[in-house]
Amino acid sequence: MARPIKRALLSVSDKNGLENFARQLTDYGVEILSTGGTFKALEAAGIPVVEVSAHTGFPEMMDGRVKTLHPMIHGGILAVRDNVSHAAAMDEHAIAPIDLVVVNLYPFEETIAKEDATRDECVEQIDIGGPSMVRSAAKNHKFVSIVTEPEQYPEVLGELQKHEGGISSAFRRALAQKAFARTAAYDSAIATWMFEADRDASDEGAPKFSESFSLAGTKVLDLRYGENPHQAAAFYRTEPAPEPCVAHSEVLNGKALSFNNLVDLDAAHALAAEFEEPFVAVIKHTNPCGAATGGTIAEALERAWSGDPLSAFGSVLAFTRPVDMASAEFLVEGNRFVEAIVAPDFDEDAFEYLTQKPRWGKNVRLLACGAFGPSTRSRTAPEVKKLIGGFLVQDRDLTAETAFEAVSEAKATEAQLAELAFANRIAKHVKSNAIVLTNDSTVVGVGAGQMSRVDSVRLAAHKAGDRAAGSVLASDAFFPFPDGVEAAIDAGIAAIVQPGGSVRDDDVVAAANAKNIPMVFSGARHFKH
Ligand code: 93A
Repeated sequence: MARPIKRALLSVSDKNGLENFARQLTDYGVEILSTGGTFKALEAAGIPVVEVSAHTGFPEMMDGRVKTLHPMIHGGILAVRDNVSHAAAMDEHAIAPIDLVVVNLYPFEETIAKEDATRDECVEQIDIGGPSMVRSAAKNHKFVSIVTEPEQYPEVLGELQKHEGGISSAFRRALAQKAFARTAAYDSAIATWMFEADRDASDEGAPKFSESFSLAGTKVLDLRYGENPHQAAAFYRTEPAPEPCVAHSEVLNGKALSFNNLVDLDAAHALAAEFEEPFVAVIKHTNPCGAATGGTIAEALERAWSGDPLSAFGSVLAFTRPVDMASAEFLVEGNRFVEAIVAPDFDEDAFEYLTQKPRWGKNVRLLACGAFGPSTRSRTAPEVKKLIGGFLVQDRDLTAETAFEAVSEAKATEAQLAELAFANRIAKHVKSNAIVLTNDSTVVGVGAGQMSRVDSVRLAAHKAGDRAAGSVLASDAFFPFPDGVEAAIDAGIAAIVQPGGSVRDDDVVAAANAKNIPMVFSGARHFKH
């Protein structure tokens, strides 16, 4: 039931949207209680408000460390409204019920991100009273609503309008769940910061994972199953979206997303995000079986598909431009069935066409992720890998070399260097040991996930077939022996890029020199485990 809200406590660090929100609350006859700064802001705006200290009869003290930690506040939030003994306690101590709590926390995360913030300044920004109220209100969601971000104000006002000044129980539950996710993320950021602040600085110079990081997420979907039908699984999303990405994409069409769809879509999107031009990635089991640029997105798709048409069946695609009619027709008319597509968007006619075709309409998952751009290539979201009993966090591998060191007698042409840079970018997204063959900005052969590099070369050459001749090769790590290079040259490869750095580099370069093949070093390894 949606009882009308009579009393609200507003205590916010982020005062965006506060005035308008509070004013509308008072229009519903809500009495507002507020802490010092929030009180001042509301009073200055001419909004009727009671200071928390006047309500509790206790002043804010100890530089604000103790403001709302009082039974008049927590009793008012936590009391079970239809419990006789709780009601008696409220009567006895003159505790007034608080039906709505609006709190956003001291900006701890923003403070630690400042380079010049001292440890004491950071500690002072650890909010205690705020999370206590958030948790009290979230616990008592049967009766109380908890709002933790200004972004939620419009929705809350919408609820009040729908329910005559009240908030539905379903919405209260959703708010409570968000609230606990927020306090979990907040505490996790504090714990991470403490670990980093106290970490031994002796390994200065090595890259450090320095962003405060929290794995707290919100469950968005119970998946039918995990990687296999006997594994239970769910999809969680972390907030806010760091950049346009699969986890925050809008699902426009199709069967329920599976665990493997999401993993593959994420891999497809990450590869596509490398490219500013029209580009399509064709992904199977997280590895590209095709990828290409094109003058148009449809041309990129056609070229990408040609990389390995057999494997491409049932793949997952990522586009760097909206899916157009020509692309949709290429897929449907050629009976080229795919599991899912992620793209910035879908042209209206292409969307209609895809979703009305008999085999495609109900099945194909279409996700709109928003435009690719600099933010897609940013460093905001780290990569997490699971361990049993833990997890690893690292920066994403976002470097892509464009300048190479010429190490062989034969020199690569400008066109070959550009092609090598393309192949090298693709190789970053292939499971190690990774070998990628490309020609004309189109993947023609991939050797992925092999335990020896020479096997990866053989596999890539086998997949490329006739097209190995004249293509260029990128390797994600150095060749430990000349055999991989020899196998590549035997298959007809025209140029090679690899990081270099093996103790046998001289032998490896000699193998290229023996057949007059240009080889360059990228200087950067791109393992993908
Ligand atoms: O210092 S606290 O941990 N102690 C408290 O009792 C307390 N009550 C509210 N921080 C506390 N707050 C926080 O104050 C809120 O979470 C909010 O971020 C901030 C609002 O303060 P003001 O209204 O004075 O700007």
